[in-house]
Amino acid sequence: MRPALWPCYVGVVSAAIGVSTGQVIAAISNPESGPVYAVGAMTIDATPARVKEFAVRTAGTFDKPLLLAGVVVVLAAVAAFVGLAAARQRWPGFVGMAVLGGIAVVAAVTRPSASLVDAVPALVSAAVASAALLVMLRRPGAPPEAAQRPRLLDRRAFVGGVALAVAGVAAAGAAGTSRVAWRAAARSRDDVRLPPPTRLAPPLPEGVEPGFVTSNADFYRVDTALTVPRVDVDRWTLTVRGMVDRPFEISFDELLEEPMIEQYVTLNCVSNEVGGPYIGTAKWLGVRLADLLRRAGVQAGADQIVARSVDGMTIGTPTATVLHSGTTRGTQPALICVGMNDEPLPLEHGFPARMLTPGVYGYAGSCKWLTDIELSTFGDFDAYWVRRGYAAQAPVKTSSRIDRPRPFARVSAGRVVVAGVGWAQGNGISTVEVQVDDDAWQPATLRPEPNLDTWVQWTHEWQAAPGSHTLRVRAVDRTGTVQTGDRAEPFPNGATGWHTVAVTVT
Ligand SMILES: Nc1nc2c(c(=O)[nH]1)N[C@H]1C(S)=C(S)[C@@H](COP(=O)(O)O)O[C@H]1N2
Ligand SMILES: [Mo]
Repeated sequence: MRPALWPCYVGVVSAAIGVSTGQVIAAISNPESGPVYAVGAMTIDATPARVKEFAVRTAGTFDKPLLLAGVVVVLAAVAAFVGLAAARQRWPGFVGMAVLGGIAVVAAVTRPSASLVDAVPALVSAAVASAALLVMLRRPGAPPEAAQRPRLLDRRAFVGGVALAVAGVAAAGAAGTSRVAWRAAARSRDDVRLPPPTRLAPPLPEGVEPGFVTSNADFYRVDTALTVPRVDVDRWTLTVRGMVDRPFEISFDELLEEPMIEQYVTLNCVSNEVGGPYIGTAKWLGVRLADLLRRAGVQAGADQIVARSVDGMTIGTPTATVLHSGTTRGTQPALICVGMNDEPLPLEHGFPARMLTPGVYGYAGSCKWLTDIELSTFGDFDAYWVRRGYAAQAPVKTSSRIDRPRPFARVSAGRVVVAGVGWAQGNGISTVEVQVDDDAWQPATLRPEPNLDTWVQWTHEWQAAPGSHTLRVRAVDRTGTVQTGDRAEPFPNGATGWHTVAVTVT
């Protein structure tokens, strides 16, 4: 290693000591105020929607760890420069650490649920990093030990600093994964006893196959939250306000006393590509949102319900969709959900309460970690994803997916069962059709559908001849509309096209 580069290492080690100190403090006070998390979260909000889409699609659930790694790499690079700048004179180093700390302070205090104390971890980080820099770099003016080469480094202090940095990063990692504060919410989730439903979901009809209900563990997760919001149920309230005659606030215990509806509903994400995984079906338990709206007295013209989460997400849903949901046979009402598959909502899926609007993509109907409902208009307010170019109104498009065989599978010639799901929320599915190569479309066999807002399972028996084949699927809804084969990407209001799978028959 070139001695001239030593100050770079000192910069990186100082930053590591400082940042890990801040992360440990944040793990105890508020994980979202940790410098790395806060800068990451600010980056997410500033990232253009198309890039975010790309990140979700290519990195899946790894998008967040990747982002955090990116923040760390950039920080390390800048810290190396700061170290170099501080080699001869100390003040550029302090200025550099102060600028880095300042960015983290701004990121932490501008989080939607932030308070001023959230600046503390970043401030401590900057102070500790500056001190470490000072200790490890050799005091200017001190006589060089070996006359031939100027020393830039206090070697002993540097070795100590490296040890401290390693210990700090390990401590920050441990504090982050044990999530001291996160556990507190998990405890309050364990304490929740869900009331029995006032209206039970009808049992799943006979013939519905395993896999119809997605387990909580397997249910896709899509959100902008770098750290899962933790909510203390005892302090949680839901407010209904805005263009209403009688605004009110309700506690979690009061919410649980309302009539509880249980229903199977499919939820999906606008960023799901044709054939993609961001869709699932669960048995939800919750309070009919329309009842709460009626209690508040929605004023004329309030065509948008703006839901806000504890982490500042805004989701706008047409008032009419919510009021009409569940009023025609087979459709299910929009709910304020507290339960998912016979459990309190998992933390990742919005504990203690979330909205769920059947037939509307999640970003426009299903706010997690819900705390506030404001009646407004589409003219007056653009929700989070609408500001980023997505459609303000986003009914789920009729679609279908082949789950078996998997793409590029090798199957043996003869009878092959092709299977999957199709959905046309609100209308229901009348037929699912399968096409092999350029043959005629064949009707698949449908499993029974519990209601019009869930997906439907289908199977199709195929007499497979050896060679390469292409399988295609399309759904037809009960109004007779055939799922379009025109390809559209998820942005700005949902993907279209026929899911196509290539297989080899041997
Ligand atoms: N607070 C909050 N709610 C949110 C989101 C979010 O980022 N923050 N994402 C929405 C999107 S885009 C979808 S598709 C659904 C996903 O819900 P799930 O993670 O429970 O599957 O939540 C919606 N609700
Ligand atoms: Mo979504």
